[in-house]
Amino acid sequence: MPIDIANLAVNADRLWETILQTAEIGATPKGGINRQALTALDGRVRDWFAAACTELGCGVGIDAVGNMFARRPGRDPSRAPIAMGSHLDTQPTGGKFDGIVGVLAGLEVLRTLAEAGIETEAPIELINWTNEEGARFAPAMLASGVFAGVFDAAFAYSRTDRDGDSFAAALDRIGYRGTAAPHALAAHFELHIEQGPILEAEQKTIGVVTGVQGMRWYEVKLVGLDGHAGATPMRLRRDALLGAARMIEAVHRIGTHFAPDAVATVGLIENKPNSRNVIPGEVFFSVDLRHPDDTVVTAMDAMLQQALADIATANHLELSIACTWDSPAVRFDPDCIEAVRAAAAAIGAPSRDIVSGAGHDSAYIARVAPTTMIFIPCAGGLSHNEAESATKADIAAGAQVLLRAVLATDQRLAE
Ligand code: HGY
Ligand code: MN
Ligand code: MN
Repeated sequence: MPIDIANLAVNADRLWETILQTAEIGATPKGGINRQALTALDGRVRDWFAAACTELGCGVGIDAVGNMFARRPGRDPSRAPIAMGSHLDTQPTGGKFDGIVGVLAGLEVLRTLAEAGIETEAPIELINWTNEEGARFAPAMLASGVFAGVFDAAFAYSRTDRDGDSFAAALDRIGYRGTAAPHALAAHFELHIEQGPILEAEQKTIGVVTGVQGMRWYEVKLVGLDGHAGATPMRLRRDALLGAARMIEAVHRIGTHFAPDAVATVGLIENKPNSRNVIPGEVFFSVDLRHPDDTVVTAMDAMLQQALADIATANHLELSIACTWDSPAVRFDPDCIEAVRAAAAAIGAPSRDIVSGAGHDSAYIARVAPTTMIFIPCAGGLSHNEAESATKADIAAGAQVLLRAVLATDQRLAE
């Protein structure tokens, strides 16, 4: 019997309260969240998440890299589940909504289905993907990448943070190394804030996400010579931080050269010995290059390699540069995209198609399941910032679209 979707509505207040409640786990004084992957705080929100899903009658499976799968049974257990996924880990100065909206809106969908006594044909699965941010353990989207076969678990286990702590040790410390086997997904929907300015500027409530841009991460190490800041003449110096400064300027130049669609960022830098009166002898920094067209990302790569080599030579520095992550541009599934577009129209939410500038777990899951995303605006397009914010109304609209897209997909696949 078809489900009467028209009269099903998520509870906006309950969803908003749940977001505020879990934001306490890792809350920062400036109103953000610092809940980095596999820390004790991540462990606490995972425990909360597992309990909330178990309370709804879901079985919670955990795989070898800590991905959490809360499965709500459907009429036909032989069908692959229709999934809603995102992430609960945050940046060091993250906001209350990045990733969290997608997981908690999925929980609200499960709560709404339970209250209405709705039985779907296929199981519905709510997923918390481990280490989406890549802030502590690079690369980003590491565990959804393992699920999609892009990386193996051993690679994930070997990743270390800047203090030398390994993914494996941190995962075991919070008790989230599980045994759930990889499994098929009939579809994967991810609700997420846009993290950019477009929807707000165009007064659109819903972004119908058609894909994700291509992105590459690099790690650069420069070696010069520590020296006395007072006694070493300028002409004799091998100043690694000066070289890094010139390279950072070059990275910015590459991004603006391919603007408006390209972006280029140096976000992490370590300077040694980092002492006021010592010429820096060693610098480590990251580079993040992105563009919707992979051929342009490759052109940016070539410009980067050449610029950094020229600057290292001119400043008498040893240079090592490693590409540590290469996530090609992704196009999402047309049927899933159409389910989102129709759901937005059905609730009267103004929408527009959009390509994601940010990386998301869906970029990898799209390799193994029909996948798409739903965007909602965030104030000023601000994200990866403690002031990140979204409205209760937009979050509820996004959750309503998620609910409808999941149920419409369940009915489409059952026919
Ligand atoms: O880097 C990204 O785009 C994502 O937020 N991890
Ligand atoms: Mn995110
Ligand atoms: Mn993020």
